[in-house]
This record gives sequence, C-alpha cells and structure tokens, in this order.
Amino acid sequence: MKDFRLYAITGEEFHKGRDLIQVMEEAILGGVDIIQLRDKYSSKKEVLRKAKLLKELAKKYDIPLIINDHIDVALAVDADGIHIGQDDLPLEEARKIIGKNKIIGISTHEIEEAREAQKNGADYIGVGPIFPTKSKVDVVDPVTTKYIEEVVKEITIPFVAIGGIKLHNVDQVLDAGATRICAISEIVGNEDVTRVCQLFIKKIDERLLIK
Ligand code: 3NM
Repeated sequence: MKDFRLYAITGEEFHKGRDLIQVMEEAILGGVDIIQLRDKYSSKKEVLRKAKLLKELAKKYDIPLIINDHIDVALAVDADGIHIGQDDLPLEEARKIIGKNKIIGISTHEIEEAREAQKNGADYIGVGPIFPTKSKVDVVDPVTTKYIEEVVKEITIPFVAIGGIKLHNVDQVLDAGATRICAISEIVGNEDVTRVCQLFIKKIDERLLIK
C-alpha cells in the first residue's frame, strides 16, 4: 500500500452536529492521507450510505478509504480495504473474502499480536491505545510508548500509533519511533479540523527530516 502519515477515523459523536463528509473533507485538506469509516452504532444500511459518500470523497482526493468491521460494506462500495480487531474474522479468512489487492489493517495491543498479524499478511497494524481514550469501549489499558519501541525493533510491516493521541502528546509518540499517527477525537472533535491536521503533519514531517 502507498505510505501515509496521518490517518483520520470517523467519530460522529465528536462532530458537534457537523456533517460527516464536511468534517472528513476538512481533515483531508489539512493533510490526512487515509480515512476510515468507523460506526459502531448505525444500521448496516446506514453504514452503507455513509460508506458510499466517503468513497466518493476519497476518490476525489485519491486517498484510501478503509471500512471498520463491515467487510460486506467494503466490498459493496469498492473501498480500498478493511480494518479489523482481534475479535473479528481472522485475518486469513478476511483476506479470502476481500482479495489480495485490498488493504487489511488490524488492531494490536501487544507484540505477540503484532507478530501474528505480520505472519498472517496484514498490510498494516494499529499499535495502541498509547494513552487513555474515551473513543473506544472495552479498550485495553494503555500500552504506552514502550509498545511502539518494541514494534519498531521487530516488526517490518507499516504500523500506525493510535489511542488518546493529541497535539500536546504526539511528540512522545514520534520520539518512540512512530512515523504514522491515527486519531479520532483530536481531529474530528476539533473546532478547526484542517488546522489541527496541518499541525500534526508539521510535527510528523519535522521528525522525518531529523531521522
Ligand atoms: N482503536 P482517539 S484506540 C479506534 O488501541 C481505536 O486499537 C484503538 O480514538 C486501539 O484518537 C481507538 O479519540 C480510539 O483516542 C482512538
């Protein structure tokens, strides 16, 4: 898959009534280069409706759209991939359904899960939650930046840091070796979505130049 720096996941509970597509477009204009539809509350029909709109948006800006969990919706709208959790369909089975040309990302919370994901052909892994987060229910305790350091040492597929990442703590995440950042609330809950994304990108890029 094409590399990325800033990954925005939808979280309409943080939108303060603003339109989903508008918020995600503002994020893309700020530098987000991959988006994910994550909707744990709506009906399948409603998820499909949003996925179609987000696919159009992603196409307009030539960036990937990833669908969380709903593999059927991902196929229906020809999304670029899916993101699954540890308790979802196993990676090998998901791969059989979605095909080898699509992206599969998987959340991991410990190095053993990262090893498994790499072995089973994940295109990228999520590494988190780095800090406490209110955006995911049943989330495990924060894994801290220590887990990033372990992943940097051993895992060769791309990884993205996630969970409680804000502008004020992203330096710690980058210091630990992350080069890709993912956030929900700090991006889509912000008054100025474009600006917060620009500031994230600036911090990531400064770090990449130093390396
Ligand atoms: N996955 P926020 S943490 C969706 O650790 C998700 O796998 C996580 O939201 C993981 O940026 C998380 O608002 C929530 O903390 C991220």
